[in-house]
Amino acid sequence: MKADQFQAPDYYNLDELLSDEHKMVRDAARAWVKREVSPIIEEAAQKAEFPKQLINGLADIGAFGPYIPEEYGGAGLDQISYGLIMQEIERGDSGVRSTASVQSSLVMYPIFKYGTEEQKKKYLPKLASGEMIGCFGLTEPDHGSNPGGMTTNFKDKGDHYLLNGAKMWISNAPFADIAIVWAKNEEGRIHGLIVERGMEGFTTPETHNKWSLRASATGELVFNEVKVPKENLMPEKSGLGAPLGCLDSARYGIAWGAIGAAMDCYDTALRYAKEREQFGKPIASFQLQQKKLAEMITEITKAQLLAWRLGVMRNEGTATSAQISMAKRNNVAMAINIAREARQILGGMGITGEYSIMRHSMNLESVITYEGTHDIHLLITGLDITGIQAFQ
Ligand code: TGC
Ligand code: FAD
Repeated sequence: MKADQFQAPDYYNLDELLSDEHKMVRDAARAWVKREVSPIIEEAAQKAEFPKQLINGLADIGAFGPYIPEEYGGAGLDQISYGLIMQEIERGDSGVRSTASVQSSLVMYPIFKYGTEEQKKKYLPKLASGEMIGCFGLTEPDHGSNPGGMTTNFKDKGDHYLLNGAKMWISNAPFADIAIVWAKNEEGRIHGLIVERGMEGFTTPETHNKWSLRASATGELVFNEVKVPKENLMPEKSGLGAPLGCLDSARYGIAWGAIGAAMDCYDTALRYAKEREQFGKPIASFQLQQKKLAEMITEITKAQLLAWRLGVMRNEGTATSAQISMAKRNNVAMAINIAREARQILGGMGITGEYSIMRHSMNLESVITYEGTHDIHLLITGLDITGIQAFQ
């Protein structure tokens, strides 16, 4: 793979909207990605292996629980810093960002928000340092967009719960130490349980043959009469709103992350277009290529503004779930379109692993599907503006 020459586009001087702390956090993540992720990520994706050697570095740049208070091992940062870290990691690879998103927003967040003090003390510091890795089990083989229909269930057996069922498409599952599992009790109410690797009857088979997110490990969670200690239930919130609340945080991070992938594709295509000559001129001198590049930077700039404004509202505590859906949907679609256009600018070279574009393009096929599909987020906006739900 070519040496990483990334230069971040900032067409509207958005750096002026960031504090010194935001820029410091962002620049540290950017430098780490250039140093540690770029040199190894193509090979990891080609081999379909999650690069575990990145775990300590992810912890060091604050990617595990950026906004979790320092008393629990988190970085105690604000929402814009969290977004900027996700942007920089996904500039390297969506799969590495997935690991950080899941750990922060889908594992640490529910323990922090819905867990007991004992659960917070037991798990959060180890998750923040990367000593422990977690995963999040909501999706099932027959319930993806409609998680409320889940059949995974647990029964009260006096001194423990008995968990049965299966989850599918779970990021980090094959090597996670703990799983946040959403399951129904005997009354059909959804609760979150912390299931630990090693509990009898709990297995995590890996999902193979993915053409997307190859540097992220994906697997199933299978529960066959698993005895879960009662103290592993997170008591502070139940119902579908509990997992969906975690998704709000993760979807927000993805709205920023997708910008990173788009910036990398744009930057690569711009450099290539200026260097590559055909018909005796750089291809950047042809109007058709300029149109592609001009539209890319316009869309990236709009996405940056959307994410920044959403970050301000997240910091104020005023961002709605529907506003988060709009940003996730818009920014991921923006990134996937830019990846396709950038790939064309590179001609045949665009399909090789010499450049990051094809990998980003394939990764974004997962990003546009997980955490709520492109269609589902449109329906969430539709519901918000009309008051009428069109899911069923
Ligand atoms: P609905 O009746 O609308 O809502 C049920 C309850 O949930 C509340 N709620 C929310 N709460 C917090 N945040 C949100 N975003 C919320 N959306 C809804 C709602 O108020 C209600 O509460 P209550 O108290 O009245 O019961 O639910 P529904 O069954 O009609 O479904 C709505 C729908 C389709 C929008 C929702 O289920 C949905 O978002 N589906 C998409 C599923 C999804 O996103 N799955 C993601 C799985 S995790 C994943 O992909 C991780 S990838 C990680 C990586 O690698 O980065
Ligand atoms: P389906 O729900 O079957 O949808 C299929 C199609 O139908 C989609 O186009 C969808 O938009 C459309 N559709 C569905 N319902 C409607 C409707 N009402 N109206 C109109 N169109 C509709 N899940 C987890 O819980 N944890 C994870 O860590 C996780 N990681 C993932 C990693 C990867 C690589 C992938 C690919 C997925 C991951 N997921 C995870 C699962 C992901 O969230 C689901 O794939 C996603 O929610 C969609 O569910 P589905 O695949 O079952 O598609």
